[in-house]
Amino acid sequence: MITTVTLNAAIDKTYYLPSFPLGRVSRVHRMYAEPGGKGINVARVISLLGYPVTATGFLGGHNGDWIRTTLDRQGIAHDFAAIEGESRLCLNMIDESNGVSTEVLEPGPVVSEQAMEKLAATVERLAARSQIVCFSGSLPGGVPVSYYAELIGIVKKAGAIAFLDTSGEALRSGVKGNPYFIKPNEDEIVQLLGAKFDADSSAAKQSLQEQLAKLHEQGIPAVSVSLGAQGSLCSFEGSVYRAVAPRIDAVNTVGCGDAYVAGMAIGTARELPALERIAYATAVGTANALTDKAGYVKSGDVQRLLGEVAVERLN
Ligand code: TA6
Repeated sequence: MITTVTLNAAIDKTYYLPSFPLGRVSRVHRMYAEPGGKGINVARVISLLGYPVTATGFLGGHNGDWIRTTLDRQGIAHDFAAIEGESRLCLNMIDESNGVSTEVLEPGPVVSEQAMEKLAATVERLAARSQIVCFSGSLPGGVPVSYYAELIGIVKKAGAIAFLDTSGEALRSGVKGNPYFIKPNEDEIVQLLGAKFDADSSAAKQSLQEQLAKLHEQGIPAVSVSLGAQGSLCSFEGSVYRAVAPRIDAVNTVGCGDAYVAGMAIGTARELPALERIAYATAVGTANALTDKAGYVKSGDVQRLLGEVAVERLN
């Protein structure tokens, strides 16, 4: 089983608009509401691909109740810690005249120390029967940046593998827990390593490989650096790969990173070789862009795209 942890869960509202001019009144002509937040998106994709998964984290208020009820309806097992505040809304406006997607993300509620202690106990219990525990997304109010490293320590002590997909100070502090896998983007890897790189130049590629080796020496065996449309650069215990996704007509790219994490978690749980894990994660992440909601893939798309993904070993 895989467990996902969403500390800052959300109701994701996706609005499709004929156009989205600032300062004007725009009327939505197609809209979706889904349980969201990165970890819940990861859990839904894992569930859609047929692997056992349980979602946990914090849920509060009427929004939290709606998320629980909807996860039940979607057949996704969950075990969330209740909090006083109201789980947030995250909005994604898609301007259909130009395909531009604009996200507006609320900060989330304030979480108490008691709720954090309760969730730590839940994570320990679930980690004991999980192969992998994925921590994804931002931190809500009241949660110290050290909390991810604390939870990662609990997961590793329980004998499970920890994934961490977050950004900013939460990532810089979370890596102190030495998770097995992280998925920073180009800006985040620069913040982590303090080194700029141009993924294309061969010299920079060499220096990036050396830089990624430092993360392995620190105790983080697997790193995927998202290069956006250029694909990703992955280093698994020093073996470095470049993955390029096939070109597609994207419908909605929000949630592609979450779907990538879901694919990587399934590949890791199935103990696939590194190259196959990377190819599968890339196909799952790309398949997410073919659906109109974040955190949704069709297994048929994944299988077709898997044959079109290019992964090469660089060293
Ligand atoms: O990655 C997409 C997404 O999960 C959206 O669905 C929205 O929930 C947002 O990210 C939340 O991001 P955050 O970093 O605040 O957890």
